[in-house]
Amino acid sequence: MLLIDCFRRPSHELQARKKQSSKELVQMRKLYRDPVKILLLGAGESGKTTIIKQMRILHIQNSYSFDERLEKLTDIYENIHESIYELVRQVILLELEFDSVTNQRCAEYILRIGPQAPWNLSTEYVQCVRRLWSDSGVKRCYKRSNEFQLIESAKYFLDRVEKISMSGYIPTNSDILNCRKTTTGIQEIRFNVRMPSSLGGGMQEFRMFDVGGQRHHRSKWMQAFEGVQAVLFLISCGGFDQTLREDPKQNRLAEGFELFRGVWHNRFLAETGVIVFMNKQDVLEQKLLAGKSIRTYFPDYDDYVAFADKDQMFDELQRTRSFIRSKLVDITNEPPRRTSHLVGRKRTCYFHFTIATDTQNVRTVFNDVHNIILTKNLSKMDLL
Ligand SMILES: Nc1nc2c(ncn2[C@@H]2O[C@H](COP(=O)(O)OP(=O)(O)O)[C@@H](O)[C@H]2O)c(=O)[nH]1
Ligand SMILES: [Mg+2]
Repeated sequence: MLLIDCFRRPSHELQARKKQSSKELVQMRKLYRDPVKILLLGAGESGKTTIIKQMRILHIQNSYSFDERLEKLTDIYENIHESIYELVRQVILLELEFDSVTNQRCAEYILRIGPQAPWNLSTEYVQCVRRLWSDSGVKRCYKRSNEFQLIESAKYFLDRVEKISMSGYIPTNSDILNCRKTTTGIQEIRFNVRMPSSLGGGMQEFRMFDVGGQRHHRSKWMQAFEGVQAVLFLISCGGFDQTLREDPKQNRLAEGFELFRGVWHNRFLAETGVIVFMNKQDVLEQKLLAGKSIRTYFPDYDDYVAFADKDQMFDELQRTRSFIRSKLVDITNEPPRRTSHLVGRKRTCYFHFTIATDTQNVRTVFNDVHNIILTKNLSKMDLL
């Protein structure tokens, strides 16, 4: 009898543990059924819409149909025209000169069209754009494009104007990713991702929101998004030498830091995981290769370099990247402002260096992002 009891007790424990783990399993399944919501935040032109497009390319079959691609041609023409129109205007404003009278005439032709893009790219138009894009005055002007507002995709599309103007041209994924169009309203994308077996396998639904153009109402939107699992904050590292479109006195990167401060300390997002994409690494690299330095705009860079851990930094690019990250890390270490809701709580912020227009780069980074969000979710429910 005693012997039986001896065996019985552990079997009860076993039963209890089994019950507990099946409860956990139910919880886990429920968790997996619940979509993971991600909110994209960041200054204008930091890359939020590009990330939404990448999710579509990576996770949705036949991401852009033939008709949708054709429709993108209008936006691409607008990007081409906006770029060349602004460059020509700035050559004149900066008192630079065109190489020849013919190029001068081409410039006048572009200006006569006005800021609105033409419906189609005529041979005459394409020839003019090509002439101007290889003009040394326009080239000098392009090098100074941080002094005025030029869209990021200017070089991408001006390099390809002839190809794009050919009849029957279908925009590629790369064209779609590089094409800039201001977001209006809230954009949402839903997609399913196969989870690694370490996270229980199966499929997980994600929903990603881009509140885009609603800059002035951002704090209101944040309230509406209380309860999202993660904020993906984008900051354009390539914007260190540029000013804001809406405020020519404000540095773009500095604005990014300010916005990040607001997000990190926002009480509606106190429970939300924060992942930062330090975006436009390719633009940052090109600018440094062209001889620009972040110290011109952020004089504290020199102090940082003097005191920083040199083992991690072999060149100017790494030093600059590391400096930008340190500024963001400093913000996460600042004491909370008005309210005490965060006092004593340890929050982790995750950082990634990204190129949002590069699908391969985004694919790799997102594997990490999914792991961070789901691991964090599971640990919140004491499942890990
Ligand atoms: N070269 C480069 N361009 C980028 C990168 N991320 C975004 N862009 C471009 O920057 C412009 C603004 O991006 P967008 O996603 O519209 O920014 P949003 O205002 O935050 O939605 C677009 O022309 C994008 O193609 C990047 O990492 N590198
Ligand atoms: Mg956008």
